[in-house]
Amino acid sequence: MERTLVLIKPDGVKRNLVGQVLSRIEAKGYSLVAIKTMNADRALLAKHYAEHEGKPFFEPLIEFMTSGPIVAVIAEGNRVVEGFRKLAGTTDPTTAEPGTIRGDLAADAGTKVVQNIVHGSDSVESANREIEIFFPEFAKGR
Ligand code: IDP
Ligand code: MG
Repeated sequence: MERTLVLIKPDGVKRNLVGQVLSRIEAKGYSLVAIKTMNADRALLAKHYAEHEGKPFFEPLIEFMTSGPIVAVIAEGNRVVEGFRKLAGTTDPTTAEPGTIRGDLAADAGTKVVQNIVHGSDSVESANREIEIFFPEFAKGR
């Protein structure tokens, strides 16, 4: 069964939206394999967001992601990688479709970094890589 890594970002935790995000995942029929609240440090996030290193929003992104606790989740289900990205909606909360997590719940913060409530892995390969970073105990082959 496919797995994906979901992060509820500091804006989602601060605004008490953890329950709403989790219930959307569950309502869609996915299972919650692992959940933890944590304060991710810079090194962990730099690894997670390695593809964005050097981009203008990289530093603000790391700063935002270390600004408060996050909730890391492994969700499991048929085609969950694609399915969760669809539930999350597009990156920019201003234009994310209503009905999606970002479209319904994310506020346009007007900051250098887009604050959009959730992260979801963008492929099965990314999911495996990211699960290993956040949940080494759940990494494939262990
Ligand atoms: P995704 O989260 O929809 O996969 P990515 O392009 O992987 O989007 O970017 C990672 C995160 O970096 C986004 O969720 C958002 O928080 C932030 N971000 C992406 N692009 C921009 C941008 O152009 N300006 C500011 N922040 C951005
Ligand atoms: Mg991404």
